[in-house]
Amino acid sequence: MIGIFDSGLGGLTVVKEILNKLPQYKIIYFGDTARTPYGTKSAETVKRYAIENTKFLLERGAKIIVVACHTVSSTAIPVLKEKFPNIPFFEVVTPSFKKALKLTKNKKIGLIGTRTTVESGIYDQLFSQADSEIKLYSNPAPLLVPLIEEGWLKKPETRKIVKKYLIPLKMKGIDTLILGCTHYPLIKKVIQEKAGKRIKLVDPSEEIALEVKNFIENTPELAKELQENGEPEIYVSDITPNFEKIAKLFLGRPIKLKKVNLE
Ligand code: DGN
Repeated sequence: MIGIFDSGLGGLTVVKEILNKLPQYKIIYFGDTARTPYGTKSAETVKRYAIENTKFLLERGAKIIVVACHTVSSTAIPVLKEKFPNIPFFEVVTPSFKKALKLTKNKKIGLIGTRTTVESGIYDQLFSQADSEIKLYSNPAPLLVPLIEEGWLKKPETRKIVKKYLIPLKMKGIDTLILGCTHYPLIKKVIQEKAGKRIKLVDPSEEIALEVKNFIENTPELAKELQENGEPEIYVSDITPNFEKIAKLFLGRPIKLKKVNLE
């Protein structure tokens, strides 16, 4: 099984993309809905949660781990690789960094994400190592997660807030924008509209799905081990009727959530 986890249900945007590209493999997902959001927690806490979530998926038969959460991808990958040295890990930061590097013409790149993601400095590090001429302009966009979870995808209030978050980045003349949070693909159209046609968007859910696909296709032993059809198993650490609604919004179809207790 392909194991995927996120701080909550936003990672289902990654599940959706992986299902599109790799429908022949079974997915096991864990959304830490009891402890979400991670985007406002300290890096130490996020690392501890990431280890627990990984253990849960491995115990249930996951052979590879996809970290769908940007906050975890920005802070906890070294510790996960150290704790689980034999497990292939995929995260959302590197593939979106690579895509942005390919897309930019004027070397001015924008990033929006949670505060923890932006403050982690991971993208700044990657871009400055790759090309010292690249300028990365970041803006934390913390209000977008709750708006999206409320289903306010096209409301005027959401449009206004998106516009406000993008103004400082547009003023810097960016030509590429990384959507650095699981939730943002749901309002991609609004973001594109407010960014303007000139700015190219990087959707990390698409990029990570491509990365996982390439890896599996080039690792035949793993492909054999993973081959298993069936509905994705979606586990959460807390469940409410609203979570069921949000899950449907992110996955694009109804899905049964199963509650587990990690403690
Ligand atoms: N999944 C988180 C991320 O991609 O950063 C967003 C939700 C949250 O924890 N605030």
